[in-house]
Amino acid sequence: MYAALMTGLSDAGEFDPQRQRNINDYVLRQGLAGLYVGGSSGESGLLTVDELLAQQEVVFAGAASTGTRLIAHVGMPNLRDSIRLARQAQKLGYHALSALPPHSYPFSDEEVFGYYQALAAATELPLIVYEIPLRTGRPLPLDLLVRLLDLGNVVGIKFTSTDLFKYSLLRKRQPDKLFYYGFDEIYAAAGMLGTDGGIGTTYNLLGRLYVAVDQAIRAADLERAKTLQMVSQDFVEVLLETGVLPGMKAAFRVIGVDCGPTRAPMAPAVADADDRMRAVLARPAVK
Ligand code: NAY
Repeated sequence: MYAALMTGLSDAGEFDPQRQRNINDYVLRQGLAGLYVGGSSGESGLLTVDELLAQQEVVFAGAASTGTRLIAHVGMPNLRDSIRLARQAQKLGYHALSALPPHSYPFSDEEVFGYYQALAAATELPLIVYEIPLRTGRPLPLDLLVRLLDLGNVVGIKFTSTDLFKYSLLRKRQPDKLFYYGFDEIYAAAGMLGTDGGIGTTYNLLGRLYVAVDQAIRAADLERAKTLQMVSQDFVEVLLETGVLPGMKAAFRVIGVDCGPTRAPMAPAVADADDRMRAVLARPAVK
């Protein structure tokens, strides 16, 4: 189970290495297998490549000696930036890469395929494809996903879509690949169909909860999995009111982790995000 790591920013919205370390220190105590660095939860779509390179270094320096697995997300709208991020991740000692499909323009299936082919060949690191229609604007066709998972160095997929039928079909067609599920609030539902793990935003705060959900599924204790998943759902329900990342940062403030704001234009959807987070975190089940 991996936290899709958040990014520490200064009050003025600059990448802030100390605030990044504050976040890392908290997340590293959650008992998770690793960190997914520079993904959607890290506001990567709002950061510059230089900031993402700096973040890779800061996170590696703090986590390398802890035995934590590190996946660098390097998916940028253009291949050159993605390769630059991938090569630095390899040089630093990251364990794997992951990438959103090229986005910002309506790229064809062949352009998407060409992007992953070149990225997979650019380093020796294992690569995890990323299906997230919410960010890219379109689901990738099943046949394209099957072909992508056949590429050399591609070891699996982070599947962040509610289309669980497509998820099962893909697992059936690619039984030897790794499947990480990306919607925290329905992780147990995907777990019923078989996962190798999860990667999510709310794991930053509630990592132990998701480790327990995963263990319950693996132990076929469905009642326990359901009960624990409901705790996640209660939290995510409030998060959707506040805005996911602004709400997560509000939650971190509430528990005393100084992480800064989200980068403009991303902003809380409500004026009382901190209060709403304080209230949900005070409920006995959410710890
Ligand atoms: C990442 O950083 O790439 C992700 O965290 C993706 C997974 C998240 N999905 C989105 C669309 O942001 O963790 C989920 C999501 O925040 C959570 O399930 C709440 O909906």
